[in-house]
Amino acid sequence: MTKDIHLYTASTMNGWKPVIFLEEAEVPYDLTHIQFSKKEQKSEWYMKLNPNGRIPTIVDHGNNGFVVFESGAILWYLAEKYQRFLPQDSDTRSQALQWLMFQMSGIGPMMGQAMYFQRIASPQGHHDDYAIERYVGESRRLLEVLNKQLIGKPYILGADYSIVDMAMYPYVRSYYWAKVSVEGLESLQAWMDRLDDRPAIQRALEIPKPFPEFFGKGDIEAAQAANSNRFR
Ligand SMILES: N[C@@H](CCC(=O)N[C@@H](CS)C(=O)NCC(=O)O)C(=O)O
Repeated sequence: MTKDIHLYTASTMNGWKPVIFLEEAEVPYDLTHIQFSKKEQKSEWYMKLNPNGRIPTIVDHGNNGFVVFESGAILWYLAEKYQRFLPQDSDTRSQALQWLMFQMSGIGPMMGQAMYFQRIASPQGHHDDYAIERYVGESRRLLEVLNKQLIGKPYILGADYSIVDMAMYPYVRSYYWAKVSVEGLESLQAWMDRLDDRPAIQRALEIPKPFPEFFGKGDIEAAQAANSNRFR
């Protein structure tokens, strides 16, 4: 029987977000691993689903094949569909949207560029100290904002784990890959440890395939070379 949700994704910071939700909610889903090495994300069939030619995307066969792209919008859609991990009262829901926007427009792009200039551009001979300083500095500033929000709270919105934590975790947890320091950000580090301990998160990080190098483990040099080649 066809499952409601078909997820198109890869093992990247944005790609893991819906996997984390689906594993946490224990929702059955089908998955297609989009192969960047074959440029599947730019293929005609895929770009009919995601006009941006990037992962992730979901198709909801339980809702007439409705398509959702953009990882933050996917998390919101899934939270509403399954009534999980999103506060019900309107003020806290607004706070969820605020922090989700902060992730999507701040943490994601800044840490993404910090990674890009150091892990992709630099090994290809385009080293740019100014860009690196700019993106690493801005990423650190944003992590400090998040650290402040987490003081005295187990999760970003307070007592309850939510889609905001799911959106934030893959990028923040990849601070090593982005070469952004988390020194002194104790509340942020405690939050990372708390999320590391969640079995669903541990399962999700192996789907579609493990990428331990993002978390400072494994053969970093080989991973950097492979990653840089994927974007040539
Ligand atoms: N804002 C988008 C960004 C998606 C995105 O940048 N995806 C990356 C992986 S993290 C991708 O598909 N890269 C492949 C490419 O650039 O061709 C989202 O959050 O869904």
